Amino acid sequence: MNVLPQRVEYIREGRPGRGPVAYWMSRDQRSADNWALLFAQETAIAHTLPLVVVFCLSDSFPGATLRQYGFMLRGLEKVSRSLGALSIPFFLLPGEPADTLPAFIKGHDISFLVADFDPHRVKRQWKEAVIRRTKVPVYEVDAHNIVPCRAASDKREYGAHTIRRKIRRLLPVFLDDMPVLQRHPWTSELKGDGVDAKTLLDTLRTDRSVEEVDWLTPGEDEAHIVLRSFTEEKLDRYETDRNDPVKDCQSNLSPYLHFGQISAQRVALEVRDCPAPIGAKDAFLEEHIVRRELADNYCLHTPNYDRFEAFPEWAKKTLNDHRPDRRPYLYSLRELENAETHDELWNAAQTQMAKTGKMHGYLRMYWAKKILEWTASPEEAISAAVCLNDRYELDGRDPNGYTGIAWSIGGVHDRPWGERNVFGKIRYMSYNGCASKFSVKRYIEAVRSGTRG
Ligand code: FAD
Ligand code: FO1
Repeated sequence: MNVLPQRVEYIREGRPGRGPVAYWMSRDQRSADNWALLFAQETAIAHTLPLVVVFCLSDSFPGATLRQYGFMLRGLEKVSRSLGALSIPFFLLPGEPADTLPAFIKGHDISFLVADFDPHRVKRQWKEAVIRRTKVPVYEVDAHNIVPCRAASDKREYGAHTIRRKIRRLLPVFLDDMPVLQRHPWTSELKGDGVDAKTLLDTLRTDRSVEEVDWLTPGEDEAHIVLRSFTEEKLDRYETDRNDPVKDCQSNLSPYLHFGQISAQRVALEVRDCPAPIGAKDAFLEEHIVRRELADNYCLHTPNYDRFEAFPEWAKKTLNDHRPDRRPYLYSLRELENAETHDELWNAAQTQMAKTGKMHGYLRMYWAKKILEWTASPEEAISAAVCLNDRYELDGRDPNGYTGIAWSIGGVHDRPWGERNVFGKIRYMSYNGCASKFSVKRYIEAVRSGTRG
């Protein structure tokens, strides 16, 4: 087995240590189907070296609260056990990576460091800081995308229609089966840390006002159960029902994908090979592959991905032209957060996100666009949308979110539409438009009664 070289970036030459190979796990928090881990094992076996996995636990990841740390740490507890059973010790280092990882590398005389790919601004800063403080060779492997982000395109794509053909051309190369992680043949006296999620959560300094959710169980095995129930019970209806928040036809995979508890490639293979109608499968894979990988492309090639300046020229012009427009409604961040607007549909969507940690995908567009309409400027709208999305969504703090907000508020990957107050030519969505697509009343009822929307 070898990991396709196109998945691997040799990001810094260096002087190898004599100790184990280390995979610095971050975005892809799973033992199975993890190209970065597979590459680290391949490197360790080639040099007859032990293999270790290290995770740096930062208590100040932007926007994260108890809700997200709970999902993440309960998943990591299971990962540490799976790895231990394969003679791959797992280490969890509490603190900022720049303060903890260089000492770990030095202390264990790590030979090679393998990191996973992540266009998130904070993650890029972490990686740069660690590389500055170490001397070992560093590799980066894209374990999150099917077509590696850097292989799909070397520039910011205009939209789904431009990246789709590039991805389609490369899928036959990359959408292949994935080898099984082996029990590691070379061991050392290193034993690793047992991860006790409960103790870590009890002592973690984080915002505890956003509670964990109980309707979705974190972990690799649970992710596969959710995937299986999606392909068997919902996928058939996906093409027709995915945009109806009352029909509950989404996969609910995004929290697992965000934390890397399941491989996007594994999801694509299972959907491709299951007996659902081709139209349903294509509709899902369009979102799951093209839209998701377009989001990573946008964040990789647009460092200021959550700023007004990142919007297309036509969008900045039209939004600037309409800055003086009178806003019939204006709400503060607090009023938005407490779902205290005049719009019962918007309030229900906000409540669904705050209570369950997952707003229905169709309503996320409406939700963000109304924030543009009800705040004093596009900059304030972006800030409010990012703040609430990252604070309450289980799948928040993700390139998909920054891109979804940039699409909704700033026309990224979209085109100009008919000009109107405040929006200019940014695509507009209305309550009546939603009401023509699904039963608003039943959605509001479902959220109020706490059933999954
Ligand atoms: P499904 O419909 O089952 O889709 C399966 C997978 O396809 C998703 O998990 C996701 O990885 C991918 N996908 C689906 N729709 C999109 C899309 N529009 N863009 C990119 N990938 C997509 N997604 C997040 O993961 N995190 C976020 O914080 C987030 N915030 C968003 C904010 C706004 C304003 C908008 C418009 C979209 C946002 N999205 C976000 C994208 C999308 O709404 C979610 O990925 C989707 O609703 C997740 O639920 P699911 O996995 O059940 O979806
Ligand atoms: N990644 C880490 O390597 N260490 C962390 O402590 C960490 C915390 C965290 C909290 C919430 C969250 O949504 C993500 C978090 N991540 C952490 C990053 C995550 O693994 C993803 O890489 C990015 O959020 C998306 O690109």
